Amino acid sequence: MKAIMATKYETLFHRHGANPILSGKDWPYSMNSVFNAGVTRLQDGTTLLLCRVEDRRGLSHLCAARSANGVDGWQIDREPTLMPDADNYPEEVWGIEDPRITYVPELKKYAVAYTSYSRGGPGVSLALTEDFRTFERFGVVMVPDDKDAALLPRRINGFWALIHRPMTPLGAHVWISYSPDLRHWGNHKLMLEARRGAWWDANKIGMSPPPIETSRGWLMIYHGVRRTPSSSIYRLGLALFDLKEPEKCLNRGDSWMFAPEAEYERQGDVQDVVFPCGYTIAADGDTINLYYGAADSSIALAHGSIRSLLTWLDANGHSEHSGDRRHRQSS
Ligand code: BMA
Repeated sequence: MKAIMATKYETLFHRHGANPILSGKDWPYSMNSVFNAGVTRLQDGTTLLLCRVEDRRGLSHLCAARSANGVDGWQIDREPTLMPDADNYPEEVWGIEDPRITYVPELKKYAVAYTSYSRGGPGVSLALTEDFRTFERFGVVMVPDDKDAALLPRRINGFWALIHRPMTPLGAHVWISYSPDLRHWGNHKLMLEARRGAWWDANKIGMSPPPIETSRGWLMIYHGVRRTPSSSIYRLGLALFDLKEPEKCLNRGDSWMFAPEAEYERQGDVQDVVFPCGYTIAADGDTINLYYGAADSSIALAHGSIRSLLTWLDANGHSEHSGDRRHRQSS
C-alpha cells in the first residue's frame, strides 16, 4: 500500500533514525506489545521510560526501561514494574495504561498519573514514587470515564493541579482540577475544547505528554482523534496556556503538527496512531525528545525545538478568547 501524503508543511519533530527504539522483541518476558511510555530524566541523567506493556490477555501493566543516552542500551526491568492490583484497587481490574510522569520538587517525588481500567470504564489513578521500584498508590482521583491525565509540577495559587480528559455526552474535552492534598479534587475548569465538524481535532481530544513549562506559558501537545469510516487517526497539535491561570488558553494551533506517516506509525495493532506520553528536555533547555507510542505496537522517538514550536504557534495559532473565535466560526 502506498500512502499519499501532503508534502508542503513545516517539520517540527524529526523522527530518530533508529525508530522504533523499543518494541516487543526487546522485552525480557512474554507479552504482546509495548507503547505509550511515561518519561522522565533521573537525577543521574538516565532516561527512564515507564512503558505500557500489553500482555497476551489484552491487559496492560507498566514496566521501566532505563538508558544512559535515551536512544539505545535500554535496561528493561526483568519483571513488570507496576502491576494492576485489583485486590486492593478494584478499579485496576482490566489493567493500567498510559502513564504520565511529573517530577514534583516540593515532594521530591515523581507523580505518575495513569489510566486504571475498571469495570465502569477508564478512570485516572495517581501514584507517587522516588525510585520507580516502590510506589505509593492514591487510587482513583478522577472517576470513569476519564483519562489522559498529568499533574503540574508545582502548586498553582496554593493548589495542586491535574489536567485530565473526562468523557461527556457533549464530547471529550480537556479539563483541569485543583486539590489541596492530591486526594480531594474540585474547582474543575474546562481547559481546551474539541472542535467540531470536519476539523482534525473534532469531538475527541486529550493531553498527550505533561505540559512543557516555558517562559511564555504551559505548552501542551495534545492529540486529536479524527474518526473516519474505516478507523481513527491520532494526530498531534499545540496549545499554550497561561502560567498562573492554566485553564486560560492563550493560543491554539489550527492545523496538526505531527501525524502518522512512517510505516511503524501507520501499521500495527491499531493503525495510524502517534501517542506521546512524555519527553525529556536536553541540557540546552530547548531540544525536546518526544517519546511516543506508534500504532499501539512500539515506542518511537522524535526531536524538536521548544522555540520552534512556539514560533510555529505564533504563526499558525489563534487566541481562544479574542475576536479570532468569531473569525473561526467553523470551529
Ligand atoms: C486511546 C488510548 C491510547 C491508545 C489509543 C489508540 O484511547 O487508549 O492508549 O494508544 O487510544 O488505540
